[in-house]
Amino acid sequence: MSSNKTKWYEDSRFGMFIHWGLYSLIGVDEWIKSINHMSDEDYDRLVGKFTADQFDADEWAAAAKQAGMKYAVFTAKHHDGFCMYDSQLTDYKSTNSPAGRDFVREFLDAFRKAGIKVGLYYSLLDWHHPDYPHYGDINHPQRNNPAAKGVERNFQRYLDYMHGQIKELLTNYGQLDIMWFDFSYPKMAGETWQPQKIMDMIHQYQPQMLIDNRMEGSGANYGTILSAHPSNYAGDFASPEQMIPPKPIVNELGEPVPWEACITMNKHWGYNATDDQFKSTSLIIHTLVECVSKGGNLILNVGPTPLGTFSAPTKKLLAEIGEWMAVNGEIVYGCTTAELAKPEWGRYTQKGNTLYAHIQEESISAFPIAVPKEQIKQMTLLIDGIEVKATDYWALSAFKEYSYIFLHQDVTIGYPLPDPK
Ligand code: JFZ
Repeated sequence: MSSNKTKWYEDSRFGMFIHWGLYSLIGVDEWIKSINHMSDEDYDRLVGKFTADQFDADEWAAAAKQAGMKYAVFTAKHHDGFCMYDSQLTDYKSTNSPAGRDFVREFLDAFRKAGIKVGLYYSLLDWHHPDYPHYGDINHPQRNNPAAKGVERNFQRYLDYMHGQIKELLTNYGQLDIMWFDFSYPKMAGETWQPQKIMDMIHQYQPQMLIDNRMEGSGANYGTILSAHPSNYAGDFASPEQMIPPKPIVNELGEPVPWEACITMNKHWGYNATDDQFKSTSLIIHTLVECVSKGGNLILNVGPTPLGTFSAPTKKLLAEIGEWMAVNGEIVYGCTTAELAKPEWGRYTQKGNTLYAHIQEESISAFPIAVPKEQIKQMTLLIDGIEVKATDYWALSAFKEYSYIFLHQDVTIGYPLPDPK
């Protein structure tokens, strides 16, 4: 449910997800160890190659800020188990690579300095830890390895390690705004992770922090966050993945639930050297406005290169989004579902008595607005702040990608479109 705790998050609306790790060096997919059934030995050779020569967290933060993103979530540990920070509980970490750096700390310092809220992604799955049960993960790289079959695994030992690492992140890195746990298979969800221990630490060390819903769920399964009686660890927001829900997400009581669509720029989370199927700038913008119009957030993913830079198409996309946001951000931040139904030509968002309209379709004619003229106090074009003089309630001539503000009163849902004179 929306609350004071989630207010900053719901007002932010637009964030950056960052998937960067050993897998980025292969440049195919963050699941590559699993997809190719790579042995630890093969995969771990990457550690010696991780130099991160061009990694500059300030550059990342500047790109996110310019794009208009208000929060960012970075992979502290992905499924491969490699820690992008100086964990005292393992040697399998970035500080032991040639880079010798604590990427989490650098990420946090730079993004905080840029005024961006910070979060860490932490994988519940761990393909490296000897006690992580490969049978629990149908995609575990060792699942077809006969040598791995007879291995004694002590799951409690893994859980102790995991809880210990979460404690490190909660206590050694200052205030964290989000922890993004990922993810739970249906048969390995909720209680499997001894989540109450995690929640107790969160309440003790980072009581303001938000968590996603994936201690119980995944991209498609929301866990109990939508139930009338969510569990203690149901999460503060739902995390639909690579899809936008058809309508605002509400719980069983009909109350809006904060949510965030996580979406890749191209077809991969981790860096892929040949994937050039980047979404267009206008598709991302439309998607962002769509999320806001349905009461949700968009967290757009970046997969940095092996050396730690943002690729050219990534930078271009972020820069173009930022140009649009600089003019139109007002229709995104602090806005939510409008009381009016979606118009044919685009989307409405709303903040208090202000209705925002984003024109997304080309048209040969004016754009009808389902608000009687008498109720519109003033109508402004966002790009230049100039008041639009509507000669009557039909006559708003508009252009694609332009946003308008209507200051109006007392609009009710489904207000009938007045008959043309
Ligand atoms: C998960 C990760 O596996 C992925 O690598 C990435 O980090 C993404 C943000 O989150 O993706 C998932 C998780 C669960 C499902 C699909 C993708 N699922 O259960 O279908």
